[in-house]
Amino acid sequence: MSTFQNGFEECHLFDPQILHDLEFEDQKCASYKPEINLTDPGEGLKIRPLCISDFDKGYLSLLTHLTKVGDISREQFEERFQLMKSQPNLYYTVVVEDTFTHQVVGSATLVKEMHFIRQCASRGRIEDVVVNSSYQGKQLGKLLVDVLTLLSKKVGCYKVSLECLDKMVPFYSKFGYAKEEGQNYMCRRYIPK
Ligand code: 16G
Repeated sequence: MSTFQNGFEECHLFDPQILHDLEFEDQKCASYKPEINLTDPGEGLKIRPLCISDFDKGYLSLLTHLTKVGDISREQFEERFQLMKSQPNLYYTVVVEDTFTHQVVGSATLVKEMHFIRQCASRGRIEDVVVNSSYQGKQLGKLLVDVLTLLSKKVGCYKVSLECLDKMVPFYSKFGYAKEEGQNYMCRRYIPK
C-alpha cells in the first residue's frame, strides 16, 4: 500500500492530510476526560481515513454493531470503495484502529451532498456512527462525531444533519445538533428494518 496517487496513499478513501489540517484542539465541540484528541485518541488507537485493506481489519463486522450489513464479498467491498473514492471530496469515512490487534473498532462517515439551492451549496450528513461495544467508554464515538462535525464545516457544508434514536439526542446535542422546529425526519422503507 505504498503507491501514491493524487498526493495520498492509494488505499485511503480520502487524503489523510485533510484530518491533519483540522484545528481540532481549537475548534472541538466536546470536552474529554481523560484528555484525548484527533492525533492521540488513546493508547494503541489511531484515527485515519477508511482504507481498502480495512476489509481484512473487521470493518464490515464493526458495522453489524449498528445495523444489518449482509454478506459482502471482497470484490463487492472494493468496487464500492473505489466508486466512493472516485467522487472526490464527497465521502469521508473515518475509522479508529486498534494498532495492537489491527482491528477497526470505531467508524463514522460524513457524506457531502451537492445542491443548487443557496448558491450551489453543499450539505453534510453524518452517517453510520459505530463503536465496538468492547471499546465503549473510551470517548471514541464522541471523538468521531466531533471530528466529522468540524470536517463538515471545513469542507464547506452550509449545514450538517444526522438521524438518531431518541435516547441519543442528548449525546448529539453536545455538538450543536438540534431538532429544528416544524421540521420532521420522514422515511419510506423498501425493505423491512
Ligand atoms: C442510524 C445511523 C444512520 C444509519 C442508520 C442505519 C447515525 C448517526 N445514524 O440511524 O446513519 O443510516 O442507523 O439503520 O449513525 P437502518 O439500517 O435501520 O436504516
